[in-house]
Amino acid sequence: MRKQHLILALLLTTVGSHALMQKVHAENAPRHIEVTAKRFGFEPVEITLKKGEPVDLVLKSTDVSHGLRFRELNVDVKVGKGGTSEVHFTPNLTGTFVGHCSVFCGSGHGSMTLKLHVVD
Ligand SMILES: [Cu+2]
Repeated sequence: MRKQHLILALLLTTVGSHALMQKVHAENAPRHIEVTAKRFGFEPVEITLKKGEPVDLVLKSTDVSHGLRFRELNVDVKVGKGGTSEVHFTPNLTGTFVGHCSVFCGSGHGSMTLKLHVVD
């Protein structure tokens, strides 16, 4: 009887600490954002991030090579034909920034933009 109680207590402790670890992990984990690039646009066309919150941005291309650059935030990520790239950054400025494709990809290259809002 006593042994069963001990096992139950141990089990509850293990489950409880596991749940706590998951919560801590979720709070510290970077925000995951996926952006798809294709001639001649990004999807989504607009994203909103929090100042000071780390971001893990995944850029995927469904056709040719592309890039995504936010000059003011020192972010520039390039992705190969049909590939996936990742960039980690923490926006340290608030405002609205326009990201541009940073790899020439054809006639509509100049119109490939993504609007990024960084809020407090
Ligand atoms: Cu381009």
